[in-house]
Amino acid sequence: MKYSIFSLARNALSYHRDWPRAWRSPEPKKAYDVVIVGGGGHGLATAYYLAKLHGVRNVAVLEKGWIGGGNTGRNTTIIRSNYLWDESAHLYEKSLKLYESLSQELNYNIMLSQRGVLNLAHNLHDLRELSRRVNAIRLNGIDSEVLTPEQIKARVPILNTSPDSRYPVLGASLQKRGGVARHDAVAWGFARGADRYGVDIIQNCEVTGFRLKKGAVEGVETSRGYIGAKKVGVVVAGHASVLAAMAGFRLPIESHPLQALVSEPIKPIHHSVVMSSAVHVYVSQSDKGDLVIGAGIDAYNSYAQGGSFPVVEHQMGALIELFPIFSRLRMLRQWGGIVDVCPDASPIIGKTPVKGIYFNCGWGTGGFKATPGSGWVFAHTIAHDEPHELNAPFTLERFTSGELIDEHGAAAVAH
Ligand code: FAD
Ligand code: PYC
Repeated sequence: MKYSIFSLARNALSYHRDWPRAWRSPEPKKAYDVVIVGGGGHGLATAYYLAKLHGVRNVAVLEKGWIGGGNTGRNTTIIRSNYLWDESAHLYEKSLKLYESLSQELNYNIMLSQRGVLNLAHNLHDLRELSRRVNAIRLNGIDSEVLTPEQIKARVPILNTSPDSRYPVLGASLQKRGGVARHDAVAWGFARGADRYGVDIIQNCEVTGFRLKKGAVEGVETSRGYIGAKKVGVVVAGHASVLAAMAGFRLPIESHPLQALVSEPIKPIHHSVVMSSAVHVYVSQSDKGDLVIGAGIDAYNSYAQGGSFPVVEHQMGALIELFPIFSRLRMLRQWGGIVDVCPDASPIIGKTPVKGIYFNCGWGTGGFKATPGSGWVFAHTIAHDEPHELNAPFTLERFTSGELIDEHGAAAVAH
């Protein structure tokens, strides 16, 4: 819906009393053609593309809390498609392309800022590995380049590039089309778009079990009663193993906390995204002015959305090493999410041993960038009962066939 200047003024003067709701809040129906479990960005995008592209509109998204309250609202919003292997490169690039026109597609400003993502190299091995990656990425037609220390300094003047520093900066890879976007806007934009096509978005509705008959799904048990479903797509980020256990199978996934923090807001000073796997920190500056800072997963398995202090301590040490100018900045907030990590650091998107149940999971530390692409291929998979060629390699069976897609390097600092 387009808002004119007059409607904006009218709503402001009426204290937004008549501001239309962005999506409905319906009671669940008895049954749907498709139920999507999980109202994060991926689940909402799946519902949107199912309705828009495949004409499947009798769809419900069931969310145990509030939409976008999981990892979608907890991530540090970095978007890029600089993955090593062809399979991943094609999938993440599809997603980046969808991101590039998503504000227009949804008529909702997702605040995409393609300010460039740099990955630093601190020794000769890093530099060679980074060059190999840049070449592989370019062979897939994706923008990527190697920067010299001088070029890095010109782009990020506040970065400590002194050759005397503990981890000297010898070079960096740059994806100029990489950047950040507003995370909740992505969820809200997809939610509003899906709602307009008639999708029911049902919050405070936890799926507690599956009803199966002769190896096929019939519906889901929820905290708001039984809901019948011909097909069920499960997209629950850090809880994929929990839902798989309810359906009677196991996933090769480990769940870990991943934390992040933000500083007090300051004037615009940092205009790129900088990541370092060796020093182990990444940082960007949000449009509000706060620095958004993160590092790797906490090593232990947990479902507590927190994170331990040693990770914070280590990442702050690393931050000051690279950006001494931030040493007197105060930190404002810290939080965590639960990320499901596959042994090859690539997702699982496809069918499962139960007919009619599809899983989209294992995005680990890097699924925000994949949100539109993941929804796009998952909608295709559910609608056709067959994967799209872009997600065909990302099966559950690859863990028995051995056709792994090892992207630990692309997950970089967040691992
Ligand atoms: P979610 O948004 O978590 O949605 C899943 C939903 O399922 C949740 O809302 C949950 O409440 C719901 N759910 C769970 N169980 C049930 C149930 N039984 N019934 C009903 N609903 C249920 N990725 C990037 O690409 N770039 C980054 O910079 C980045 N930074 C990150 C930083 C942090 C601190 C974290 C935690 C993650 C980061 N990620 C990043 C990863 C990214 O956030 C996730 O991969 C992505 O958001 C997953 O989206 P989703 O929609 O699958 O999950
Ligand atoms: O996947 O780019 C990423 C990322 C950055 C921080 C966490 N994940």
